[in-house]
Amino acid sequence: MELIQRVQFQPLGDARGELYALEGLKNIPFEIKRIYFMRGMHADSPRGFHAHVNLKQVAICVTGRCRMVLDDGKRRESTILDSPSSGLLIGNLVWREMHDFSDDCVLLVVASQYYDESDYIRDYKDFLKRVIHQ
Ligand code: T46
Repeated sequence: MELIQRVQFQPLGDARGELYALEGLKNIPFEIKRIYFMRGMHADSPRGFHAHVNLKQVAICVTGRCRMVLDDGKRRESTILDSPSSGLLIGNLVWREMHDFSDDCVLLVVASQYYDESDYIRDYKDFLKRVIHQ
């Protein structure tokens, strides 16, 4: 399976502007339990640096751009998010880092689980031990 998996959203806009619809188990490949977004990031303040035990997410840069790094313990790949019509599917047990935010970046994330700090793996060595033994 590819590490970088994209989810495409059909623009539904018209002359009045753009509209994108996200629907669980339709164009989002899981039931949506939580939605959050982040804004006001800085290019020199990367975020993430963790993996999740169970959580699956789709991240969409609705405005601006950022660079996402995904790492499954064997592969480490980078991709640019800069379009509201193309999200990034981030599976469980995938280390993620977010870098190089543009000043106008708004990153929307749809999640398969409610917030649960115990689902986070925040230490890279612990993450590697976990994926090697899965
Ligand atoms: C992820 C990447 C893409 C909550 O209380 N509820 C929430 O739903 C979230 C997402 C976060 N928080 C709290 C936990 C921390 O005290 O908000 C604070 C910032 O969260 P964190 O440092 O985890 O933020 P990021 O940007 O490093 O990671 C976030 C998500 O937490 C994470 O699941 O995959 O975005």
